[in-house]
Amino acid sequence: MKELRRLVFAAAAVAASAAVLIPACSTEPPRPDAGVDAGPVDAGADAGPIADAGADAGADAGVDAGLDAGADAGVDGGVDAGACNPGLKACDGGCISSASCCFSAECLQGRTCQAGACVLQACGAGVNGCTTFTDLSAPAADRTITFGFIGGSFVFSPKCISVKQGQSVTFTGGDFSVHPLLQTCGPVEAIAHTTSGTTASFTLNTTGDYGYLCEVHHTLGMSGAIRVVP
Ligand SMILES: [Cu+2]
Repeated sequence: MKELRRLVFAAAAVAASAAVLIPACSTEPPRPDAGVDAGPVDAGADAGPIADAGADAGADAGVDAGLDAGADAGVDGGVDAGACNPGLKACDGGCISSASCCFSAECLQGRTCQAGACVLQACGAGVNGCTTFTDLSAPAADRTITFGFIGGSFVFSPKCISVKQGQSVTFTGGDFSVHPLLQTCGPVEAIAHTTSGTTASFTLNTTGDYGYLCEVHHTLGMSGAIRVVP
């Protein structure tokens, strides 16, 4: 009897404690909340901004690079070129006459662009292979240079001549449209760039060596030189 009573008391105690605990558990709200907080909702929300940052970076890079590059290239180039009045052209940030040069590449062979003008360079020694010259300085000498495809070669003949200051030389016998004549060095521009016709004469008033060539066949040896002596 004593034993039974003890058991009942123990059971009652357990029930009592359970009665205390169970209500406490069933009414405790933090458990579901804790689950929500630790769950994928927060993680998802946190991961969201990462995707946004990616989108922002992409948009910034694309838009900025595109606009900046396009605007700079287009506007600067356009303004510089378009800012020059008719008859002028852009050069080194300013405007110069369209008839002037800006780069040596705009000049004919043998010339460099200096202060807007193509300036002929002096001839070096032995220009176009001429180290000795046929003397045609006598008053009665025939100062004619025949040019063209002659005897199986592209030539100026004679190739190397010397004349007196003030004398004239005549290029003849060929077609300048096939063999464009260009002076490529000398003290002054004396042999005009000739691209049509069959005969042309030039008076040489300044002493010095003059080099010239056929623009088409000069690599095949079609070139020559004139030495003008006092
Ligand atoms: Cu030629």
